[in-house]
Amino acid sequence: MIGKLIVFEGVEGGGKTTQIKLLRNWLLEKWRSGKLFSKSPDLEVVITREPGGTKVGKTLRELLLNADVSGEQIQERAELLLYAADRAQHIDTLINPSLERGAIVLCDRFIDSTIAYQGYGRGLDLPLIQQLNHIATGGLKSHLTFWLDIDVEIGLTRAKNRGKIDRMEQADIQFHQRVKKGYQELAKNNPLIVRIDANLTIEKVQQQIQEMIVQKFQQWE
Ligand code: Z5A
Repeated sequence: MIGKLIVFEGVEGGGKTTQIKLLRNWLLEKWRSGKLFSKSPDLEVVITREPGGTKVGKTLRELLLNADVSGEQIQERAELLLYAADRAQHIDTLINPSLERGAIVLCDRFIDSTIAYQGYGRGLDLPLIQQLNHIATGGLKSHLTFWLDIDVEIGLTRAKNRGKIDRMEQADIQFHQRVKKGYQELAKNNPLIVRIDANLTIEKVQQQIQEMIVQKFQQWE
């Protein structure tokens, strides 16, 4: 089986980070016990995220999410371009080399975040964003995207309870509702986006993800 890019998307506090870690452990355990990927001699699972999956990306992430770093408001088009720059660097230096080695890459956010946040959330031109995404990715698409669909208020409460809130989380509730609408529209038009009910317990969310992974890996193998 060649490398696979599996992306996790959704509004804040949907549990992406939590679910990615659980999935990695489960994948490795299944592989060790020979219950999945029977034909693979070894299994590498890479966890990464956008923004901030590379050294350059970490600096961009600070700029994007921590308003105190630059001391001035990042403008919407500049924000869009910074996310694209983070992605281009990420793909060239981390994602593509990992896929070429045959790894499974579990990525916290990818191109759909730009469509949902900068497109639906900020109201920037969707065709322009699609074009920019294409430039940043060089045409790379995810093999599977889990959309962790959660009630916006529940997600924000979870994110706030976790600690310090960042620049995006401070945006008003209508902004986050528009972002959610963006994900709904994306999922309608792309069969590779799988909706997961993220309002449930951590265990139940993980169970839905694992069931889908089993189906997909049977197809891929
Ligand atoms: N952004 C953008 O605008 N454009 C782009 O192109 C890209 C990104 C790529 C990245 O922030 C920000 O960048 C993001 C969009 C923007 N906006 N914001 N903010 P980030 O990476 O720091 O944050 P995030 O991606 O939104 O993730 P998050 O807030 O850290 O949430 P999460 O990873 O989905 O959830 P979590 O950390 O796993 O869980 C949050 C808390 O809830 C934690 O305490 C868990 O223990 C708890 N939790 C998780 N699952 C459950 C369940 N099922 N029940 C109860 N409690 C739970």
